[in-house]
Amino acid sequence: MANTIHSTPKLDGYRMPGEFEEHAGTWMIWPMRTDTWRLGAKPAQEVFAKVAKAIADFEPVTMCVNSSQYEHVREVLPAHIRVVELSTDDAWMRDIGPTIVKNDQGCVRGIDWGFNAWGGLDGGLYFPWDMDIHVKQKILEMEWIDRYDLRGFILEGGSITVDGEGTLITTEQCLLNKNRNPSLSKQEIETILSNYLNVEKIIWLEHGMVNDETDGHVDEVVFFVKPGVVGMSWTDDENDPQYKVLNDAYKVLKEAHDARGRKLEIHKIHIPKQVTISEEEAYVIDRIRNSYDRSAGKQLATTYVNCYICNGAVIVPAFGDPRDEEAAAKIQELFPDRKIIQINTREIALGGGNIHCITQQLPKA
Ligand code: KQY
Repeated sequence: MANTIHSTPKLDGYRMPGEFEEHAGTWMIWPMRTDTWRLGAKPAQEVFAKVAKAIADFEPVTMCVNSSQYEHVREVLPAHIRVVELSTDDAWMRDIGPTIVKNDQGCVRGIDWGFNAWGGLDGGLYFPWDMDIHVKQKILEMEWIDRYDLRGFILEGGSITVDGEGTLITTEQCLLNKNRNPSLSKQEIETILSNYLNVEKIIWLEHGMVNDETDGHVDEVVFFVKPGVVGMSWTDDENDPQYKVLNDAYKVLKEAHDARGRKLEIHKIHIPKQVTISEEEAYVIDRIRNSYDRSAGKQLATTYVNCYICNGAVIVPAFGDPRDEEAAAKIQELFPDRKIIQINTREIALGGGNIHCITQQLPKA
């Protein structure tokens, strides 16, 4: 039976592993929301299927799907991808899936954080989000994983990144935003992160990328390659709107020491031209009151850093941009033992995220 534990992972000797540690599998959600995804979500579905198939060559993938599309998805995804019916409001598994923690004996437990669609009624991306909030518990029960109930604390998986050895990187723009946990101070938030993810060192960047609709998720800015080594979004163009935030982030990372006292080795990955929603694309996105404005001309934060590290591979976004190849080569250098698979993800970018945002790893028990 999957139990709810009334303690904290830190007290129980559990820590959040780095994404680069071994996985038991990956969870994803089939995109369907027509005010996020253009043309009834068909082009996005094709790209999500490519991502799922690419990951499934390396580790088991489970695709969650709302009931109305179950038969279709079971038909179009190969049999080795598990398809389960599970209701959601959209398809961002990074943010609505559970965070798994692990102990030295290799046992795993899950954290059921609160979720308010990236800001609730104060700048959130859609209303309601009542199906999304049950996803963590449903997945933990399906996997028979015991759960810590922290639904009173709003946290999205894309807003944190850890090295598995006590270091966490996040942004003040997101975690200290008054639309997440307004009654908590920075110190209180640090205490919760420390107790639940078992981290001793929190590196605070001030901002995430410009035009990031999540209030500055860190998974657009930086990821851990392994303890002590990070890859980060970068631009050399001082006139680029992303220059200041990325340069500021670089300065903080350059000065930082991790939980083990190491200086970080930082690898810059140049961003592509930012995706802008075209007239044709905007025309076929449903406009709905209370959902995020996706009209023509809107720019979306675009980076290769929102990639996904799975067993034996890294799944990396491409945009049909001259920088695509350079990014793949750079990420290959960072992960010499993993295969780099690049997939054109403009359709995911149009929804406001990328490959990292639509995946959630289940660390190996
Ligand atoms: O983890 C992420 N950065 C999620 C992006 C969610 C975007 C919602 N439209």
